Amino acid sequence: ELRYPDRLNAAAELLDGGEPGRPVFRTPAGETWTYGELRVRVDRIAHTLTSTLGVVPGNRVLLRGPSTPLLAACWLAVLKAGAVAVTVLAQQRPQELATICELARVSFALCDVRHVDDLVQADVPGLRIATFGGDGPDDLLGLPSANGARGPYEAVDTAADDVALIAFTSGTTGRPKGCVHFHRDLLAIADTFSSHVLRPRADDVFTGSPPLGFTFGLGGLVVFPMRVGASALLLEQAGPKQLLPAIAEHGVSVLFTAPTAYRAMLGELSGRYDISSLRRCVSAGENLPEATWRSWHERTGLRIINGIGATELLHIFISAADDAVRPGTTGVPVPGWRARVQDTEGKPVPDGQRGLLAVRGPVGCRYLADERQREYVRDGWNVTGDTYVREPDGYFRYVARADDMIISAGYNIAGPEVEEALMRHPDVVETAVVGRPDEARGQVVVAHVVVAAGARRDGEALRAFLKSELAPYKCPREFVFLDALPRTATGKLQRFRLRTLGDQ
Ligand code: 3SK
Repeated sequence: ELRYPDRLNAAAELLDGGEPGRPVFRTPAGETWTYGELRVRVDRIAHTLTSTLGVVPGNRVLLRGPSTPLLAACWLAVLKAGAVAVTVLAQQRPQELATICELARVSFALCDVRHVDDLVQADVPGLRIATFGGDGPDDLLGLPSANGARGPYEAVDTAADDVALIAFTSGTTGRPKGCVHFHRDLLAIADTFSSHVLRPRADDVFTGSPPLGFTFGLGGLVVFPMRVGASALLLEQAGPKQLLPAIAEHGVSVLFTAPTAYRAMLGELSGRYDISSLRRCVSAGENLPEATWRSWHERTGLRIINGIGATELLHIFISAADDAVRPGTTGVPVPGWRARVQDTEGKPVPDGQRGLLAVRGPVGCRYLADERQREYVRDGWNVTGDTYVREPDGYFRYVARADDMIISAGYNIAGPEVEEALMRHPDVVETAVVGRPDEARGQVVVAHVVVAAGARRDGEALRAFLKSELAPYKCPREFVFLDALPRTATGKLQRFRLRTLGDQ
């Protein structure tokens, strides 16, 4: 069991993680910040927050911008000052920002100067906005400290269970929910998944595609490297096209990204980039098809560390690395976490049977004033909304999101199983299989498919291929060819949009 002192400031702990002269953040433009430089900048921002802007412990401070060292420094400064960071994505629109500010009762915002217009348009009553990344006298780093306070800033003596972060999730549908996390939670994700599964070293260079406004990115690119004194290359543009050159140029050793990016990178590898520095590849955000795991392993020799995480639980809680990896499964509970598969009444189901994934560990779901808390936390177990099977050897196999099961003519069909089969076809780049309402059968299986450039959009050929891969009742009735699948700003597939495609 993890034990932390009663008084704990996560930012102070993380800033203490590295030698002053060692790099902590890099950018593709060649900027490098050392731990020493980061500390100076964080302290300067923390002084400005408290003495000039009037932030006091417990105030909620919105943070908005692409993944840059300055955004990370602002996040650390907010925590160091005992305030609460409310993280959002740079892509979020004024109405979404207004809702989040209202729900979280945000009173201050630190915003990348390039993204301030949307925040101003959100027109949040009483919100005090300071920008960073500009060079004017009113920029956060240019603002004079009101009482001349300079030099080291003493971290506010927060309790381990004081709130440090409110991270918003709207899942792939729905109203946003604020997930409340404590100072100790931020260290717990590093001291469970990172230290036991990822096992990073101080000389590692991390990079990846999830933005810092998503806890997948905040953990993978700030908390985990800083906990061991390592560094991270922060990318503002982090599509598959940017990742490969970034790995090659900066000697990246630890990569965090999603299954789609691994698939896209496979198409770009072709010996053009030297990625021999890579030693850890993490995939999360959605289900990793076994075919993608195998192709990546064949081409690079690297075994992807698959994982399932959630904003509610901050980071990854089931995973496996190295020889413990079993392709096609997510893995086993991360040390410190327990997991089981249960029915809708909360009763565990036998191994080999489908049910709802339930987990408990050092971090729990705490929605900010939201009645959906009662659905997510039942009898102390966090019920994530995923359907899983626990195999007799203890490995957890993903089936589908619980609300994504397709029921057709009395058969239960898991969309991801059909997707896995389609992914084995050489022309298929991406696919999403959903149920569409049907009078006769309840639902019919519809496959949405993105094919490789130059490949034919041939539904009959795919149907013939699937005949040898799947039982007939699982085979899609219809194939819809798309240029790209609809995704959220964090890269998650929006199945609900596919279900209603063609209804408008
Ligand atoms: O939401 C997710 O899929 C996720 C995955 C890994 C870590 C954190 C999160 C939120």
